Amino acid sequence: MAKSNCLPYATGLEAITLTLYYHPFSSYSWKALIPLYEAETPFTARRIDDPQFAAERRRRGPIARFPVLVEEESGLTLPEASIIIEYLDRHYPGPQPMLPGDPDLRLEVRLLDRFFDNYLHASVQKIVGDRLRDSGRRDVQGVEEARAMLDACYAWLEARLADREWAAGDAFTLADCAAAPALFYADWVHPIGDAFPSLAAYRARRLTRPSVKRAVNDARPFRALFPGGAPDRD
Ligand SMILES: N[C@@H](CCC(=O)N[C@@H](CS)C(=O)NCC(=O)O)C(=O)O
Repeated sequence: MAKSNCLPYATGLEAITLTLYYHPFSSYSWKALIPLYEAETPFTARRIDDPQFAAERRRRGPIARFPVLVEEESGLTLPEASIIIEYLDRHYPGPQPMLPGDPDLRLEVRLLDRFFDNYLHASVQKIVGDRLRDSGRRDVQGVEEARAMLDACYAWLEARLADREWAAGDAFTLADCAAAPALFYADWVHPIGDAFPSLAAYRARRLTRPSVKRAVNDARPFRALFPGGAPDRD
């Protein structure tokens, strides 16, 4: 099979059956890319800023969100990054399970995954989304509430992460896939600051992980597009 620059980990030895509709600058796309990179799973990458792939993605589901993973042979179409990760973990496992076998640890991983998505990531999206609104239609109160939510999240995580290398303990899991993009952009829109040293250290540690580094680096060319401007760091 010929290699192409849209096949990030094609080995040339096996048929590639997975397609990911994504954008390199999209935080939830990172969440799905990181476990693919961790496991070195071959996949076809389709950027939704290509109108043809955007239309294909739309045909595959009514909710205009990404990432979306498609298993080409079966036609199985999966939105929702957490579900994509669970599916990859079951059918295309890497050396490091994203969902641990131990039920209690798995519960902690899933709790953190929900926490990062529902409270942290959602608040970042609220703040960024507001910057894209017309000036007369800004939601000042909603943004204030999102910032208060981020402060509450930072405090909760500071205590939770104090003695952990990764989000749920010693191993890199789904919780870290969720944390990586959420915390990366959270710090851009609402800096973590000196009050939360364990959280800041955890964020920095994550950025050294090769799978995360790769997602961050691939997104670099798009930084000028960040609403409100990207800081000159990371
Ligand atoms: N719950 C979804 C959220 C996906 C999401 O919000 N993706 C953003 C990109 S990071 C998106 O599709 N934005 C497009 C839009 O809002 O129109 C998941 O977990 O995958």
